[in-house]
Order: sequence, then C-alpha cells, then structure tokens
Amino acid sequence: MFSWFNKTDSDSPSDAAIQLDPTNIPGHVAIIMDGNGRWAQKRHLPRVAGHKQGMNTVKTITIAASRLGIKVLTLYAFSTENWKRPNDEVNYLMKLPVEFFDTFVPDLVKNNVQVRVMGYIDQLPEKTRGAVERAVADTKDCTGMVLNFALNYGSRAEITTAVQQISQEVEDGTLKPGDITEATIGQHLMTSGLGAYSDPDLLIRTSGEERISNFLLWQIAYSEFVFLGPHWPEFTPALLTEAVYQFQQRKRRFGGLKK
Ligand code: V07
Repeated sequence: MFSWFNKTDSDSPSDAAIQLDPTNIPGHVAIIMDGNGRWAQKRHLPRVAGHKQGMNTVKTITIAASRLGIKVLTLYAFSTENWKRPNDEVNYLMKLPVEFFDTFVPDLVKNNVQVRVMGYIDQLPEKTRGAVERAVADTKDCTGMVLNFALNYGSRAEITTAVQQISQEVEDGTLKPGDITEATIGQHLMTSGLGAYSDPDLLIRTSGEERISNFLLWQIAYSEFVFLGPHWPEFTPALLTEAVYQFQQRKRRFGGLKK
C-alpha cells in the first residue's frame, strides 16, 4: 500500500542507505550532461546561466568520482552538432574551458586528476584550444583518475576519420583489408589512449532523455545505461552513487553467458 508515495524506484534505497560494493566500481563512467538550458529556463534565467551552473557540477562530480575509485570519467561537453546553437550561446560555451582552467586546475592537481580531451580540437577558437591544452599539460603527471572531456566530438565523425586513416594505410600498402580487425578500428578511435578503459562500463544521461545522440557509438557496445531525471546542474554525488548502485545490480554478460 502507498507504494506510489516512494519517490525513488522500488529497488533503489535512499542515498543514506546505499552501500556500494567496492570491488565492483565501474572503471570507465561516461556522462551526457544534458539539461543545462532547461534548468535555466525553468528558473527564468538565460540558458548560459545553466551552462555556468553545469560547470560547477562538473567540478563537484569530478571529485566525487575520483573518491569512488572510478578510473576514467568521460564528460560530453560539446558536440559537433552544438555549433548550430545561437551564436551567443556557442560563444559563451567556448569560454567555459578558459574559466574551468583558471578556477579548477589547481584542485585537479591536488586530487591527482589528469585532464584529457577527445574531439576535433583544431576547430575550436584559439583561446579555447589554448586553455584546453594548458589543462592537459598542467595535469599530465597526475596518476589518479582521468577526466576526459569530449569537446567538439561526434561519434560518426570519429568513426569516419578512423575509416579514412585505415584506408590510407591500405593504400600505402602497410595494411591488408583482411588484416583489419575490431582491434584495428579501436586503435583508430579517440579513446585508444585510454587503453583497457577505452569502453565505458556505465553510461549516464541526465535530464530524462533516453537516447545516445552520437556519443561513443562503437565504445558503448556492452555498456550499462542509466537514465536519470534531474537536469545536469541538479546532479549530485548522491545521484552518481545511485547510478553506480544501479550498475552494480545489473548482470553483465558481454554477449556470452559467463560472468
Ligand atoms: C562545458 C559545462 C558542463 C555542462 C555541459 C555543457 C557546458 C567543462 C568544460 C571543459 C572542457 C575542456 C577542458 C576543460 C573544461 C566545458 C564546454 C562546455 C564547451 F579542457 N565544462 N564545459 N567545455 N559546459
């Protein structure tokens, strides 16, 4: 009776009760940080106010993820399709890596977090690219969690570029078509530098939308998906724990019957 009164799903305990299994923390967590604009509009604020608040959430969640023992946190910050947004909004978004660098890189170093970026960085404005490159350079000796920003990233573009590179090797005579394997393709994707953590174990999307939107299409073949209602600026360490808890309830089989 009154089961409708519970605000959480039937099998998810409230935050305080969540006990994670420390031996089953997802190595690579990827997040589609959706809902910044809607969060702002609901409050009668300009969309960019949502992006600003969203960047503060990035900081909180990065530290929380690192404390949970996650090895790679990939955040979808800007897609190759986001250039279609109004000019003012794009210009504001391009300033966020600069602000992020100025205000957060010292904290990242203190927490031993290494910044990496995947995407078509060459196409970013000079100042944005500079801030991104400084964040990567200033954290290159950090040995803890990798904070991997997908910036001007699109998965179909990534796969297209990989096909072009592989075709070039065939034309050069250094590779035979029959020798192209799944590993060959993986090595030409932008996640190849993540080694054993190239594929997300857990993909989270906030703000209630349940789609992938051109994010890591090859790499999510066996990922667990968790879709959450709150907008990204409302995302909290407790919700991250909740998503990891849901991950730990799933039985992963990777297409086989073992595990
Ligand atoms: C952006 C804030 C988070 C919510 C989603 C969209 C807006 C952090 C970065 C960033 C990227 C690379 C880097 C350092 C910081 C960022 C953009 C948008 C374009 F090296 N947040 N964030 N970049 N948002």
